[in-house]
Amino acid sequence: MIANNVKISASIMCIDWLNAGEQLKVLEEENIDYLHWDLLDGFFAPDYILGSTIINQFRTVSNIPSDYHLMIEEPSRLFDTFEFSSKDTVTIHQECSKNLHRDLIKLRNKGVRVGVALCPATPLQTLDYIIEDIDQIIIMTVNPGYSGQPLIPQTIRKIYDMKKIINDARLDIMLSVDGNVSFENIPPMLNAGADVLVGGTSSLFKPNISLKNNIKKIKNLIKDVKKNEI
Ligand code: S6P
Ligand code: MG
Repeated sequence: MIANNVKISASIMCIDWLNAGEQLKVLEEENIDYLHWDLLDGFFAPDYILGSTIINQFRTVSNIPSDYHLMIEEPSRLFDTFEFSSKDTVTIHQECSKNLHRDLIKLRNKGVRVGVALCPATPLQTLDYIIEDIDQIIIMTVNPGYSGQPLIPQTIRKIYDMKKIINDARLDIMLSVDGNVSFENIPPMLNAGADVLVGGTSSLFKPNISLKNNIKKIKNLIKDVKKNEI
């Protein structure tokens, strides 16, 4: 069943940096649900883009809750660097923590919603004994690191399988999808069970079309998929 209230999380690393202030205003006006902050360590995930200085500055002028995606080895090293609020979600990678459960408790104690992300090759079973402790799962549909990558096709089946596990256990977990969430891929992702769409260069921030129009297109796609649900 397709989620009644599909959320949109704006991947800020894909914003038009020369017009970031204006784009942020549009995200506010259009009631985008989350600002998605990708943190890369140049090791687990290549490249460097965002850090606390930039993120905290954006946060002083926006009321949109944050969706932190830490693609960082031993992420607990950075838990004290950010100014989290209770509406924020902080997601760490299963592959990055030496002790995932301990890191999730540390995060929970900071008063945020907590999440775990899985790279395309990581099995769902790695969540078996911590699934009760999390509020969000991010299924990576590309490898962590860069925007503009093609979808890894078998991850659609993975979204479906994850949703089934969540539903069968009657857990209250938001299922987020991240990577090439394009206009073409949104319908299969929603049909497979995604609750949160992380929008980057292939939809929300698609260049040469206005941000407003891209948002409209995503919202219409969500409506159409819901309408055509069997
Ligand atoms: C990738 C990162 C993502 C990207 C987003 C890009 O490492 O976690 O959040 O920013 O997936 O979107 P797109 O549409 O360019 O693939
Ligand atoms: Mg991300």
